[in-house]
Amino acid sequence: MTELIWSELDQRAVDTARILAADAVEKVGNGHPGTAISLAPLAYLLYQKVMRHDPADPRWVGRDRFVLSIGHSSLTQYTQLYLAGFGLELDDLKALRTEGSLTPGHPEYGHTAGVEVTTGPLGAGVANAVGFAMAGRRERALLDPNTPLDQPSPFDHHVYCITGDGCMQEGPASEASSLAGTQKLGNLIVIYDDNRISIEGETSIAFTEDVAARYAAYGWHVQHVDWTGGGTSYSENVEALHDAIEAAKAVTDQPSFIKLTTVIGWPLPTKAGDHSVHGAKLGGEEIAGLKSELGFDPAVAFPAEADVLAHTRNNAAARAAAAKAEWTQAYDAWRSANPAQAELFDRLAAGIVPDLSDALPVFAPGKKATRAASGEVLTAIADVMPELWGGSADLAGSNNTTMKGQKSFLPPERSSHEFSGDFSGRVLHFGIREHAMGNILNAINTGLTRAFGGTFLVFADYMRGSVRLAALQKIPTIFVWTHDSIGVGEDGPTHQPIEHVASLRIMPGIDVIRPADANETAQAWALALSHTDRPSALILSRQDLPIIDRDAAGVAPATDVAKGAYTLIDADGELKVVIIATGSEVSVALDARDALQAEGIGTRVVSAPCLEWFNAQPADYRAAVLPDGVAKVSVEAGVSTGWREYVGQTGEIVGIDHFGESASGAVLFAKYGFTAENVVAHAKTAMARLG
Ligand SMILES: Cc1ncc(C[n+]2csc(CCOP(=O)(O)OP(=O)(O)O)c2C)c(N)n1
Repeated sequence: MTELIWSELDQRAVDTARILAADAVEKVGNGHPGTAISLAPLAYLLYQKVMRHDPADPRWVGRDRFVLSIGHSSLTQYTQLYLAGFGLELDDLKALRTEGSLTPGHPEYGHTAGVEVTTGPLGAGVANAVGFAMAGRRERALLDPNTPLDQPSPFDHHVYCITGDGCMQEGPASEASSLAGTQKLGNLIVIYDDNRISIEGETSIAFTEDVAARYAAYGWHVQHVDWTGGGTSYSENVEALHDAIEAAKAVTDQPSFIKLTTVIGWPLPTKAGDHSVHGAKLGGEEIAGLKSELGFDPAVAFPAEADVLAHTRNNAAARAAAAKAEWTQAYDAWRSANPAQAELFDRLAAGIVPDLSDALPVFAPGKKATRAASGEVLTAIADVMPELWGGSADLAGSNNTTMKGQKSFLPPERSSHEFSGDFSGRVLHFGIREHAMGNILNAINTGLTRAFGGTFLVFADYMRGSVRLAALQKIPTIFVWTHDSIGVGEDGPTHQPIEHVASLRIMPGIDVIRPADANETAQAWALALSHTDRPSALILSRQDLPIIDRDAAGVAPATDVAKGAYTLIDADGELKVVIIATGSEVSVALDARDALQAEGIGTRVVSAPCLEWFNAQPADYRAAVLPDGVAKVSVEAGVSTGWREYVGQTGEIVGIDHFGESASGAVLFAKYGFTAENVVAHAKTAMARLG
């Protein structure tokens, strides 16, 4: 066990962090001072004594990961990033929560050095931490396959997560923690700030279970450090906390949970323990009292004692140098012993996606559900892209998310009759935990590997918070959502997406891709994987769809998917009407075209798998595909919202603006008008309107 050395300067630095948190909130007039004040010793312990990191190289591969799941308490992290020298200075703390600052209200990934993931939506951070721990396990297995788990590897690291009462009440944290127990993630340490206070005051009104017992039941290693002496006193026993962390590190086959019982805002003179300190400035008098109590000058805001800063920055730099020297030795040895893996590492570290064009399957005309095509694509590209892994929320057989022949990502002893694996496995089993799945995927996709996850499209709602976080952070998670319309059929309206595609399209920063057939699906995968700066949604059919014959005269190649919307087949003769369709409705549009052409009406069919990509095309391309002054009809088995933009005021929209029902998909398609006859009728209406 590492011995803890805790000097007077360390204590002074902790107290400085508390005061900076109080002053920063006071200056801007809003924010969350309370928890940052009481958790300063914990955060300082992690940043200055426990975690392996390098402030001069915040993305160092050998670093431990840190997740502040209580994102509202961003000052808990900002003050430590400042003290350790990650690039934040006093002026940044003074600019807390103001426009353009490096210290936004909640920590933001890609914005502030040292922030591994954006947090703020409570519970998501815990799920991210589980994702980081899973990523750590697989990256090690992928890159250092010859080192047994009980031997050290340069790819070993710990994931530390600070969480609170709010996160412990939220679904994704519980979902992910349950999975982490099953996964035996011994590299994960979650520290729960049990201060029993949230915004409405004491948590006794809404949250009373024994959280530690719950984590024990999940299969975690659980410890309790009580700074309140059972409610009788207050002593920040940093040594006991350090011992607990060391004990947690020694447990390698279970994730660790440390319940740390605290008083919010301690040692504020009058407001410690009061819920008002959760999210409001403290007032000058209270802050003056705090400063006096801690031996600081009450008249000085933002104290900057040179010896304190020198101590913390030198300590962090010295620890980094020592850790890095040790790590670099191991890393160099690994490189020379594993040249093929070193080459792979270099590609992954550079963020290079391999060229998939030779591996992508080409589907001959016939019939195939796009979900089935998707599964075949995944299997086909598995060897070219060893960094790719993924799975489903218990719907692998339906989502076709399993790369055939690949092992599962599991502790070997968790193998089942159907699935066996180890930590090199590439098939993920999320259980029925969509929201955790999304957050886990996001964390994985900030690292060296690429991960996807699937469920039914209708349950995208269950995970929407994580999808939004992927988009906000520009993380290239791929969401595989199958069973994409009333075509689901007999399962009925609870399982039939109606508003989902439109509601995903209105979210900024995510590409929503609904391929028309198997070959568009292959292109969709290649394009989604090639985009490393944003998430993608693959919207796939349950039912078989015709595979369009791309060799037939006048039919555009599937590679045109990259344009977002393209003329799949143009009018024979003078162009009279354009039918623009997505996914399963493209074949309906093609049938409608046949009927219209038979009547001598020149009809173009535009396949529009991704409106975001189409919208990004030059205006002249868009105008050429959807020319002004020509009648237009859209066909999509979802709400009509959004389509007016593409068909214009005189155009027609074939959509469904109500819920479905339990019947076969074919019956529902016919009943709700997704038929060639109905599209023909709407085409004629649109044409008549133009005169
Ligand atoms: C999903 C979600 N719901 C609601 C909120 C708003 N919110 C921010 S902090 C908070 C209370 C958190 O309580 P706790 O975790 O105990 O933090 P502490 O009061 O100890 O700082 C709430 C409800 C949020 N950030 N995320």
